Amino acid sequence: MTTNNVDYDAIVIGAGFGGIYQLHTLRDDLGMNVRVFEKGPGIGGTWWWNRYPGAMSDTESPYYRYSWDEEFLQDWSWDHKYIHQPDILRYIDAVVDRWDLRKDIQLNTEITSLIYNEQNDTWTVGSKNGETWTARYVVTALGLLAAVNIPDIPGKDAFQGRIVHTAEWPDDLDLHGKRVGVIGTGSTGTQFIVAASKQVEHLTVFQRNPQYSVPAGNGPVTPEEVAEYKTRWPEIWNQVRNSNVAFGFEESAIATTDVTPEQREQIFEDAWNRGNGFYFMFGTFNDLAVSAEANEYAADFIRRKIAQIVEDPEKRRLLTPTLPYAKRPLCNNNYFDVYNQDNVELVSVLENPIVEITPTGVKTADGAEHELDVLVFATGFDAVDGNYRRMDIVGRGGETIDEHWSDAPTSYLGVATAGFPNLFMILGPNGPFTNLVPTIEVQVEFITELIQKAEKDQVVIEATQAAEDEWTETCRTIADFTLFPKTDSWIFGANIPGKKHTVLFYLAGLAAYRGVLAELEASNYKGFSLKPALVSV
Ligand code: FAD
Ligand code: NA7
Repeated sequence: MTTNNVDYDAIVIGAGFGGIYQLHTLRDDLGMNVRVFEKGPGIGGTWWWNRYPGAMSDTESPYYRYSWDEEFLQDWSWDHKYIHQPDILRYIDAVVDRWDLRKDIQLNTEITSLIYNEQNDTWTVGSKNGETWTARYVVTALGLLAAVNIPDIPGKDAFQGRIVHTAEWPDDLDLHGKRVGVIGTGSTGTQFIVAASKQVEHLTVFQRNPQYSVPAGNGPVTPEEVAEYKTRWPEIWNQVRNSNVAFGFEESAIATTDVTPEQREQIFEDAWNRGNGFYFMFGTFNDLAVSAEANEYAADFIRRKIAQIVEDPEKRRLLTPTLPYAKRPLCNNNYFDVYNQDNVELVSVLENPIVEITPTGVKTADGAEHELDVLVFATGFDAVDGNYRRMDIVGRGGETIDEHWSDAPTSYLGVATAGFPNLFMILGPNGPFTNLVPTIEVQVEFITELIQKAEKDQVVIEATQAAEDEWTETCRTIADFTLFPKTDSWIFGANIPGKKHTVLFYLAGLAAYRGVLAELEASNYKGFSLKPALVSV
């Protein structure tokens, strides 16, 4: 056995919520020598990149934060029901400073290759700048909604105005008084549309599928309400971790058919007035995501709200969804009201496709040219595996991640994949579909435990192919039990042309996921092979 000579014990890639907490646990709890590499010029991940007008979490403020720093839970406050992007960034920066993490995070460093060295069980990590480093462990915290998707529309390069993706929003772009076009009406697009409609001279919305959106119920909170939360943190986090979607509310235990039609209507109405998309889908009834009949009750309720709000009959028709209510639930204050403003125009690209981008605007199939100063792509992300595919990742036997995932991206528990020893993923394929910070915490803590075990027992940890296959099958079976596969969205990779419609999430929730992890810990990590390390550490 030789002594292992590496640059770092562990390398973490990405400085969002995931990478930051992973740095803390490995460095401060396990005493390891850790380096984080981040391609962007700032810390914060999603919240560093997404600076578009209206950018905010749609997880309510008390639950969109770390729970591991109990003292800081008491110190850090909020003033609105939801946290806006600048405040999330301020919060993340404060955590980083509080724990002196900044000195171990290297910015402006895009990692382009991860190569496994079988002769000494180490990883060589290479950057776009041509530097390389070695480490025994690599943790990827690349973000599941971070690889930008820009559709290939002819003429894009000829546009003489500004073209931006919402996740690459430049600080110097002011929309006041401008003619702005936006492609996309997902969570981002709808947030942007509400905010931009108040700034621009004219907004043209290019909508593909109409959306079900419910009010967010955003607004100021009082210091008394905040103080009340702070007295209940242990109870609150206990509830979050033991719930399904981890959004801080009790999921409903009743079915749509357990109540009378009048009661059902009242429950939807109360949820509409309360606000929040996940609450509307999971806090009202327990069968909206699994029963077509129940789903139609909710869809019909939202359609009737759209009919009441939108005055123009043609806009109303175009905004009314007919597919099941089975994408990531959206919420927004006054989304549909925006279409009553004279400066907001709606173009359905399903009925009237975009033909090309011209130097001065966007041309649609009906021959109209929509003149624009700014064109905004709110077209989402190559979700989950997108950032993995953009790197050269080479595991045992020279197998690349693209080869390993040639059918579809898979993993064991969303954190490890067979053939890639000592490589751990935060929010990898087939992890829980929840409010994400609580899931990130659970995965970071699990990865930390695995690394601690590897260090203590001098072993190399790798998911077995059998465990990965079984987990994939479990995720597929659960997904098929729901209505989510019935619509095309990033949850199944169905938003990217040519990408296979496949299961990408464990849809049984955080509580069940934690149960699976607890069983593993009790069974000496069943599903992982723990091979003696070739070199001492
Ligand atoms: P990220 O925050 O995405 O960070 C990943 C980092 O990795 C990025 O900074 C990226 O630059 C870096 N990176 C990637 N590849 C490389 C590379 N090759 N080399 C170096 N660095 C690399 N989730 C919720 O739960 N609730 C919400 O309300 C919510 N709202 C959202 C709103 C928007 C607009 C978006 C885009 C996402 C939202 N999300 C929300 C999801 C959000 O991404 C997660 O909650 C969380 O921020 C993910 O943290 P992360 O650290 O895993 O990834
Ligand atoms: P989403 O949810 O993937 O939304 C992207 C939107 O862009 C959606 O409305 C798409 O239409 C639309 N889109 C994508 N490609 C095209 C093309 N080629 N033409 C026209 N329209 C297009 O991304 P978001 O950023 O909004 O949200 C992602 C997650 O980040 C979100 O759930 C939050 O967690 C934060 P579609 O509706 O699919 O027909």
